[in-house]
Amino acid sequence: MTQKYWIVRSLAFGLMLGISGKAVAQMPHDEMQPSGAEQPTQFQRIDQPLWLKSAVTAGGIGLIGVELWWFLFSQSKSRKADTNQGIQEATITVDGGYEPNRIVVSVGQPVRLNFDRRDPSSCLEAVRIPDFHIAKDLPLNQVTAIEFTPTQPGEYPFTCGMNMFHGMIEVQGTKRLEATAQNLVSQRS
Ligand SMILES: [Cu+2]
Repeated sequence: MTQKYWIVRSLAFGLMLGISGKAVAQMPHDEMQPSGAEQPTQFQRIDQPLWLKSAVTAGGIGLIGVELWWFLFSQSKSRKADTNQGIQEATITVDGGYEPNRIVVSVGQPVRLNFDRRDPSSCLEAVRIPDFHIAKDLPLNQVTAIEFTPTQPGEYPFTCGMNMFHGMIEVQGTKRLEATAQNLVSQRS
């Protein structure tokens, strides 16, 4: 997803440069025209048809729109984990990022995240969930299961090995009695 985002972004940027570059290149030429009558000028004005200019401009604006939409609306895709036999399970596709990149689970129940790695880039060859002290290699074209049990509600990020791609595990619910009791014990000691 992020790779596609950058491709769209650089395309839009390139088109903007093209439009502004053309405008700048034409300006000095117009000013030079009085003296250009004496010396044969090497530059020849190429008038591009209006439809082409409009098409390029419309294309650029369209791509900027796509970029904005991408940035504002398609960044975060969340999914609630399915519960099977007491285990909350979700599959995360690893392909140019994490899809979905936000997993919603309940507190106090085991979680199993199945990372389905399809992206060969070495950037995504490992995944880390620092709050649960998890760091695991993800072999290409395989599903790697990662299991843990959240005992506190909150948001727990997961990232690639280099901390470039990010996802979030959202743990919902109230604190379990056991967890509260354990905290009380550890506070006293
Ligand atoms: Cu990375």
